[in-house]
Amino acid sequence: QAVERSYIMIKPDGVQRGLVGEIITRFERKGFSLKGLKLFQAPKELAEEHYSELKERPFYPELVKYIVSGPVVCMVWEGPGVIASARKLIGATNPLLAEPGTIRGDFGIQSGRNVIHGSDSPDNGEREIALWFKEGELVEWTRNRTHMLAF
Ligand code: YYY
Ligand code: MG
Repeated sequence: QAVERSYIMIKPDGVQRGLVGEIITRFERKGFSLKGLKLFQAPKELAEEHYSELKERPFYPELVKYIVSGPVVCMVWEGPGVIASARKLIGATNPLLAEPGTIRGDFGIQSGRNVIHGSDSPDNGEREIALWFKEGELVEWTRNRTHMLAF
């Protein structure tokens, strides 16, 4: 599996509900490496750009309003296959359809308040990381994998 980076964001409902630690724990114990982390109040233009692929959808204005309604936690997680694996940890877009054991399956009931974002492809991951993080905000370090992985 290629080493990838995913942009993972705890949305304002996740922050307000006190799920930040719980969510970070799930990515950490899975074994991925945290390369960037910040609490951030997004400006409207950034939320619009982040979701620009959805701008024709009826829920787009509400979605943008929701993302800027309070602080978010912006993260970069790195590791082999992290894009698809993170989407599995997160669960389906509609939390009612998300499997128990996933973040959305465990903590949500509405698509419009689904707690967390995760990139859907390596290209989108890099696009989103460039949008949400400035040069110098990411830290280059290697997690010691000796006790977790066979390579
Ligand atoms: O990647 P993911 O977050 O699972 O779903 P997307 O199809 O990219 O939609 C982004 C975002 O839009 C979703 O997390 C919630 C919101 N949304 C919604 O409010 N109602 C829908 N019917 C579909 C998506
Ligand atoms: Mg998406």
